[in-house]
Amino acid sequence: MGKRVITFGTFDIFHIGHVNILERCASLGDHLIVGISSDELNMSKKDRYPLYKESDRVKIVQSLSFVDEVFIEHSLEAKRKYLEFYRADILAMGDDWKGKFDMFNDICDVIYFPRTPSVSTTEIIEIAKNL
Ligand code: C2G
Repeated sequence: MGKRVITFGTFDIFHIGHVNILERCASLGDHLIVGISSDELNMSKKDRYPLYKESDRVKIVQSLSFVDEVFIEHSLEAKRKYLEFYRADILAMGDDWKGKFDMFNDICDVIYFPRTPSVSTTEIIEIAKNL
């Protein structure tokens, strides 16, 4: 049976690193589900609101041909519940999260992909500030 893959992220100021990881996640199975951090979750996680609001970030990610399903992630603590609810066979994340989700190995495979070098939302904000 086709594998269900899940990944999580904020995907603020959507860039090539985001496309690359989502494409890699999609290549692991037949159904890609993406949990997108809510504006409030991002505030609690990174101490700032994303530049793009959650409804826009959802719309952007949903528009990718290899993304099948999108939902808003409201709490980092609910990760196991999301994995169960969406019946994920594989959890895939960028390697900035390496080791952080290994505890879910009991219910799904956990995979970390290398990040795309030299691009990040934080860096884009810094560059834009200094223009
Ligand atoms: N990413 C990447 N290469 C980059 C930048 C980001 O591969 N140059 C990946 C990250 O590793 C992550 C995904 O893109 O897997 C989304 O990145 P962020 O939006 O920064 O996600 P983050 O805020 O880290 O949220 O529950 C986990 C968190 O919600 C992850």
